[in-house]
Amino acid sequence: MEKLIITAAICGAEVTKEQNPAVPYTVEEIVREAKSAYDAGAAVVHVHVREDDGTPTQSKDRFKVCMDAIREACPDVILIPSTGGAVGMTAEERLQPTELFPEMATLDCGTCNFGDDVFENNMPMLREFGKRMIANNIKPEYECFEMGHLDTALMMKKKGQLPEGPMQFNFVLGVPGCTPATTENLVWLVKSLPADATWTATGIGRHAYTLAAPTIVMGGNVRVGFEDGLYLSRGVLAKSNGELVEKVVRIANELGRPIASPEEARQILSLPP
Ligand code: KMH
Ligand code: ZN
Repeated sequence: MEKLIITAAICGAEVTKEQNPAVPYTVEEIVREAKSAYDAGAAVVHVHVREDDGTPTQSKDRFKVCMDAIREACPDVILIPSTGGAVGMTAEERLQPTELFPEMATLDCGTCNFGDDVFENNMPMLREFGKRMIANNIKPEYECFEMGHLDTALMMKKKGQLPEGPMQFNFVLGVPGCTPATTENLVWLVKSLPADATWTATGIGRHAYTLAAPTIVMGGNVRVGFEDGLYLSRGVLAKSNGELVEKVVRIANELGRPIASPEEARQILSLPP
């Protein structure tokens, strides 16, 4: 089994300081959270950015400033900027970070309910996102909230609408209105993957660690972070993303799965060194 890649989704677009004062908005706060996760063992940081007042933005300039500052603090970390942005943003708005030519970026693989909202990712949008990732030589992380999203990505790959090479999936389970975060659902998804694919699982809210444990045993990778959950355990707010990552490291240690460094993660993900 490969070493465990831990991704920290440090910020997200929906969570606020009112819910947890450690949620980062400013560049300094975003760097602080990235560094805490990196120091705790995260090889990958999934990046969303905010205006200083907390408003989610996909501004290319804001992404550049934040990603440059994270790289300065965590030199070899793998950054996966979001092209999902926040619900209601246009495709063009969401695609801005791809113009910074990151080594990876998220690609959301279908429309779904998202709490009270609808997160729109229709087929013309998906083809446009795929085309941009091919043109800019970006390896997508395919975000799948539903089984149909996985099927869509596999179908697009077959048609040459997505970049070549092994695919990296992130199964985000437990979003209200989408596939529940059960081990059974995770197994069902993983069984449908191509042999050369890599995968990560993200359990939303209280499911973070009940999904992390089977993922570690099954050979997948784990994502945690404020984007997905604000609590370290029931009723206990996490003081940092680092605390959430440390908990994954503790579970992995107990289960005997070593943690991948960024360099090892690049190898596992078939990224250039
Ligand atoms: N904020 C969600 C609506 C991604 O980063 O690609 C979408 C999201 C997915 O966070
Ligand atoms: Zn995201």
